[in-house]
Amino acid sequence: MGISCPYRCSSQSTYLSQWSHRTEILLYLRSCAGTARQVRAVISRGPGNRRSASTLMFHLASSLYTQYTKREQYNVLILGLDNAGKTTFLEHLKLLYPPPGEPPRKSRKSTEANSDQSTIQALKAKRILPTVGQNTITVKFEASKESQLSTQYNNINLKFWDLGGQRSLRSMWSRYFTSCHGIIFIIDSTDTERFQECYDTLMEITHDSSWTNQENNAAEMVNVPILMLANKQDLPEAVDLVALKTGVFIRLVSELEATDSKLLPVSVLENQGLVESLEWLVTRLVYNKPNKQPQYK
Ligand SMILES: Nc1nc2c(ncn2[C@@H]2O[C@H](COP(=O)(O)OP(=O)(O)OP(=O)(O)O)[C@@H](O)[C@H]2O)c(=O)[nH]1
Ligand SMILES: [Mg+2]
Repeated sequence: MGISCPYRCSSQSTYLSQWSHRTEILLYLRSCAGTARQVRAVISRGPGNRRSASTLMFHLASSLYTQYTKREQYNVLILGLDNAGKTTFLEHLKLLYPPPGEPPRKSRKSTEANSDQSTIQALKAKRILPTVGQNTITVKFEASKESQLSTQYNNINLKFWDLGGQRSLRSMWSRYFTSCHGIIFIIDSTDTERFQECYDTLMEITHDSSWTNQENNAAEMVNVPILMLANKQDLPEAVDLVALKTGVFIRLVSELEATDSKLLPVSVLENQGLVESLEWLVTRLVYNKPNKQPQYK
């Protein structure tokens, strides 16, 4: 059925301004035209060939439908020390964003409406146990009304991998690095005694040999965006962002200078800063597309 065009019609207007994408779309449309020509040729051979013509028509229509409904999927790893709030973050995302194919959730911001308070209550009532293996979810990303993100961002699925943060489990993280498009590293802002361990763990992630470029064997650093979340900001003992940046994490700023990274204050339990953080990550995943292509599902 010819080459496949990874772009949906709804986002063509955005892409048409970019020459490379326009070329790909034209190639795809040309392959569709080729199929249509085959159909015409089969019909012209006589009434006996009508059946094969309708089969070809069916394939053409189903291919167009598949291309139209295809979405970009990015894999995101959620890492951090044990007890940082990774699974709580994942569980909150589940309540805020629908799985692919379901209608949008009503409200996402803690300031927006009572419905959001009910998601916070639902989350607090849940018993979240320390993760031993992994938890995964796939959600349909939807930009909030306030964000002014273009419609280009409404064609995105995010697959999250929440991995156990206990010391004995951290050696398994690197297995997931080659297939991930972005990393969320969660820090417990109240756990001051383990800030150094957080820093060391983050450095190990960014300098892991899995990021090495296979083609030229050059030792490379992480090549995907890293979103660091200073979590549990709802608690009075939490260290705020300014203090975090001037403390042990001051070296982090220069270490990650060349990396697409950001440190943001959040409370994943109370839904403070969660939506904004995710929107930052999505813009960076899309920006990094030339380096790391999404999957098309
Ligand atoms: N107050 C407050 N508590 C939080 C927040 N996020 C997580 N917690 C609590 O922190 C504890 C640990 O949360 P988890 O989500 O299980 O932590 P984790 O990072 O998944 O831990 P591991 O699975 O062991 O790696 C739980 O009791 C959560 O309720 C937050 O934003 N505020
Ligand atoms: Mg967990």
